[in-house]
Amino acid sequence: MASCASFPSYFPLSFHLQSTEFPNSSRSFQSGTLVFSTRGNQAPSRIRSRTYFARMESDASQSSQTVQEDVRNVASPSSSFLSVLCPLLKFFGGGDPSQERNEVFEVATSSISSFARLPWGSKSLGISSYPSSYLQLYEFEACPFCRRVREAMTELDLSAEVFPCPKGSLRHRTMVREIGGKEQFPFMIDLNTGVSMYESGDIVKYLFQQYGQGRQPSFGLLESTLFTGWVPTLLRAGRGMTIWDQAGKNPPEQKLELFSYENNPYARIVREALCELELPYILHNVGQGSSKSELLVKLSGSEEIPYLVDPNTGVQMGDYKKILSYLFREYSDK
Ligand SMILES: N[C@@H](CCC(=O)N[C@@H](CS)C(=O)NCC(=O)O)C(=O)O
Repeated sequence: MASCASFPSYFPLSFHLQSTEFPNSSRSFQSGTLVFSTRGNQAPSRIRSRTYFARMESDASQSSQTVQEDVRNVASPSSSFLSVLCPLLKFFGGGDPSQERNEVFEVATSSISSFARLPWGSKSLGISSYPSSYLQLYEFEACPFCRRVREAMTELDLSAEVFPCPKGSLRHRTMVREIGGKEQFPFMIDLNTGVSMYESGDIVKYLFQQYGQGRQPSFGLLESTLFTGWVPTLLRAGRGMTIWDQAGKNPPEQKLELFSYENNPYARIVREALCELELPYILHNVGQGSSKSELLVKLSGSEEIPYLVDPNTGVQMGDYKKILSYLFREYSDK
């Protein structure tokens, strides 16, 4: 174990969590610069001849990036399947997400989804070494491959900057195309090591290797995606998949922060909304046994999930229904 480094110093809530070690890395970063791979198919890969330099403090959206010469847009078989499935789900799915919902139906479908994904994404395995800078995850809530990455992050007690990329995304999909070369999700960037990668299986293995003391992913996590990974996508038909047509056109100045864990049914509903609004946020995974529970209790007075902090307005709240109505009111273009 290496020496301790504090939780990211830019942590907007100004709290410092349990000290953690800086991940083993062959690369030392100069403050304010980042180097990562641009080839989508090579994962994980470190920079070789192609490089981007981006300001570490800013969003990737504000990064100055050199133009990649051969941006490729390759559709995988699963993405072709999804291009048929997604409009169908959207058609049969929940309609305007900002409208009043049937609470029983919402909670029931999300709870069955959680049941289908037990035991993954509910607790922290207590084996984590924490990165200095947040991992960056480009994903969308309904995607089963993105789900398994978030499940792994919960198990590893990792927080991440999430850049939701719903279908019809205005901002984040462009970023992924420009950085990685194609629109495929999940896409992860680790500023700490200079690695960027597609392919959920590779990402999960990488995270366990890098931040889980070199362990193998927990039993069944990878394989299970094929069996029950689709259940939440189907049961929550259309949710967390497509951008809401009245979503605000400009991102808020500061990222929202969500205390969540992957398999919490109420947090799922909030993450779906953040996705449909294409709102970038810091995802604090607080699974059972998480080192972040203490912080959550300090903030909210309880360990209840979900809990939202919006530094743009000073609003902090729990209760998924209140959060939904706040988000759709505050971040619409109406
Ligand atoms: N083998 C890939 C599959 C990823 C995949 O097919 N992702 C879908 C979403 S679930 C995708 O990127 N679709 C293209 C799109 O949404 O535009 C992985 O495990 O990451």
